Amino acid sequence: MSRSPDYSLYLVTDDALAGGRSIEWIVAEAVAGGVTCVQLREKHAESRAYYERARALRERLRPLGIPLIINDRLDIALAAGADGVHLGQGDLPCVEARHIAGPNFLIGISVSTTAEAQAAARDGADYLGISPIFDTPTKTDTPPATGIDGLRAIRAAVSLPLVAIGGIKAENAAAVVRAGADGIAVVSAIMAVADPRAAARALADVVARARQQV
Ligand code: TZP
Ligand code: MG
Repeated sequence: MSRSPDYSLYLVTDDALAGGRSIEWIVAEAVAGGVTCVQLREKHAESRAYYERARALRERLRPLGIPLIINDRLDIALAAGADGVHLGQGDLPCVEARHIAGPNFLIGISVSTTAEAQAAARDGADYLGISPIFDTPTKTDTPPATGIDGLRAIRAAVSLPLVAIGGIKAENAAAVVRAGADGIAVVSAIMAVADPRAAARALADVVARARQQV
């Protein structure tokens, strides 16, 4: 992917919230509703299963022009032909990932402070996940929430695309975009609802409207 992807509505998968429905089906519905980027996030799968799921999603998403990013595992991202990898502060360092993956592979880094954001920018990240913006039951082993003010401070400190994650719903998404996020990333607001297509459509609509106010 040579130009910057559209991060406006970024779906992060979570099998545990899918209620027995397939990830592939939820992703397809969400993309039909307006999701612009997908991160496959498998916390318990064995490597082979992670790889096979990544491959299957890649086959589905590539013809639609939707980037696929793999959480934590650069090896799986590269082997599956994904567009990028998303790394946290405890994962492989960004510099090493860039060294292995080369210049044309997307690397997203989770940050929660301006110092981490500036370091990731120096280290060659393509985008930053501001994480978490709000406390969320979906992931509790996080640094303290940045809040809208923390997001604003990071926006002022770096020029990379910013994707906000953590507790984002249709009700608070506009404030996040107005504070400078290029996109919102959600798990439960799409993965855990009965109609992922409608949920994605509603979120995409909020983001598009909020953009006009920035
Ligand atoms: N990273 C930081 S918060 C989070 C992740 C993966 C979970 C966000 O989930 P939700 O349900 O959108 O609050
Ligand atoms: Mg990680």
